[in-house]
Order: sequence, then C-alpha cells, then structure tokens
Amino acid sequence: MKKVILSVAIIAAIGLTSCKNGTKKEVEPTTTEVSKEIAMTDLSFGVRGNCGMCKSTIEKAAKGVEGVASAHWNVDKKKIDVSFDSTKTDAITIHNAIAASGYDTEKVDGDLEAYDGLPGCCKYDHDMAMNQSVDNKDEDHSGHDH
Ligand SMILES: [Cu+2]
Repeated sequence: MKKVILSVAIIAAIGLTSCKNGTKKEVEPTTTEVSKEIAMTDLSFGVRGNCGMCKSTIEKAAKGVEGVASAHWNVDKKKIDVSFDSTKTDAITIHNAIAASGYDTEKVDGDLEAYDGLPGCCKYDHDMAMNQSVDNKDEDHSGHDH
C-alpha cells in the first residue's frame, strides 16, 4: 500500500515539475554559457551611415541575423564589428541583412526603398568613404619625410 502512495507522489511530483518547465519557456539564460564554448568569428567591415539612429538600425539589422552575438557600429569609422557563430551564419548573410535595412556595406548596396524610408538625418551620402581607419597611412604621405 505504501508503494502505491509513493508512486502516486512521484507521478504528482513529475507532473508538477514538467508543468513548471512548460510555463518557463526559454527565458533561462543558459545560452550565455553555451556561447562562450562556441568559437565566435569576429568580423568587421565598412557600413555607411550618419548618426545614432543609423547606429541602432544597423546594429539591430545585424543582430537580427540568427547566430550574431554582438554588433557595434562605429559612427566615426563607418565600420561595424560583429561577432557571430559561423556554424549558424556567414559574413554575406550579415551584409545582406544590413543592406536590407537601407545601409550600404562594403559588399552589398543598401536597399533603396528602405533607404527612402529612413529619417532625413539618416539619408547618408552614397559616396561616403567607409571602413575609415583612424591610423590610415595608405593614401596620406604628409606624415612621413621620405
Ligand atoms: Cu541616422
């Protein structure tokens, strides 16, 4: 008789825990631990844009790609740094996502319809130099004395 009661109790306990799991959804931040174990690929490339609003649009577009862990666009350098899981996505997918939001990248021209929908301050110049390096020695020979 005790056995029966025990098994009923066990079943009830299982039922409760599984119910708990059902309502919990995927909010548990176990992914932070996992992402540390996955080898992340760091990538940076040029993206045109003007201001802080551009920054949030560009970064949102990049982060919208599954597998992208982080995205930081630099308004001065016109360049984005992304970190992504190369088993889930690749560079060109991220380029395309940013281009779809209306912004030119080094490899893909921004979608013109999306560009038209951008706020006035964000209508960047399509001839803007991107991926500007602060210590750019390529073209500038004024710095040295040979
Ligand atoms: Cu802007």
